[in-house]
Amino acid sequence: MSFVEYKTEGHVGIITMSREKALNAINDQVLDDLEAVLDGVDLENIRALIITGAGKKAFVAGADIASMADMPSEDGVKFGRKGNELFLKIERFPIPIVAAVNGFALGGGCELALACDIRIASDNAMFALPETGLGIIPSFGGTQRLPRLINVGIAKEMLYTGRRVMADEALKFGIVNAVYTQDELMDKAMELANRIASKAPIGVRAAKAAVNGGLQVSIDEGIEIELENSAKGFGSQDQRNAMHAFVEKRKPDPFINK
Ligand code: DAK
Repeated sequence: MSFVEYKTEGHVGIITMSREKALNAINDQVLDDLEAVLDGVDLENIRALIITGAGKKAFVAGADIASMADMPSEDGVKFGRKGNELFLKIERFPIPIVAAVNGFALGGGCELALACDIRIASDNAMFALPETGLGIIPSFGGTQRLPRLINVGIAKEMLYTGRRVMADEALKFGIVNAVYTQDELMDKAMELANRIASKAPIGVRAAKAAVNGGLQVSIDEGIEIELENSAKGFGSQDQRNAMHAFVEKRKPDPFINK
């Protein structure tokens, strides 16, 4: 049995963290299952992914505290390394990933959402990094990604105090792009993913690579990264198709990712 479900609708892949009894908490098997799903995504056809949590209560309530409680330190290191490699894979995944945060996004769950490109939330969503209260720190990238995303002072307050941030505050702080009712969330996530999927995949993938690459370096290096990625679109069939359609005042033919 897998703790991570995957289905597709058109050009969109939907990943559901499915360990509902433990509020979708992440243990070693969840990491393996999520990695297997990502490795199986058909990048020829799929243009955007959504990650959400099973049930009405949680996106992911964190790393599995029960399995970590008496974990020998070498296992802790292995678990940490595996988690971090996977979250980097999510961040660097060639196509955009939207986190549809449908409830608790705590600890490792908050970090999973932070590794995604875009976050939207339901009105019952809650974000927090409670690790200092457990005698550790967020170690799936939370100390690095949160302060890169939002105001550093707010990020530090969340990190030092474990402050729980509800959906409306998460919107105000810039953690999420939008908040919807629970019933609306998945439709809105699909709408967003489909809007991404309607654009030329070469362009979208190059934009993701340019933004992510540029965020880590100086503006001069960032401009170089942008130019390298810009070259991927020029000369492609999708670019010719779209630009000729504009000039000829017609709609472009469907994009073919070539
Ligand atoms: N781990 C394991 N089980 C969890 C869980 C978690 N994080 N969160 C919830 N559950 C389980 C509960 O134990 C309970 O199981 P049963 O008792 O039914 O068997 C079930 O889910 C339902 O939870 P509750 O009964 O507690 O439900 P409530 O509505 O009353 O409360 C809650 C919901 C989310 C407020 C509460 O469950 C809670 O506080 N959960 C823990 C949240 C949390 O502290 N999360 C952060 C975990 S620490 C590392 C890398 C990363 C990390 C650590 C190290 N290295 C690189 C080494 C990451 C750390 C974390 O994420």
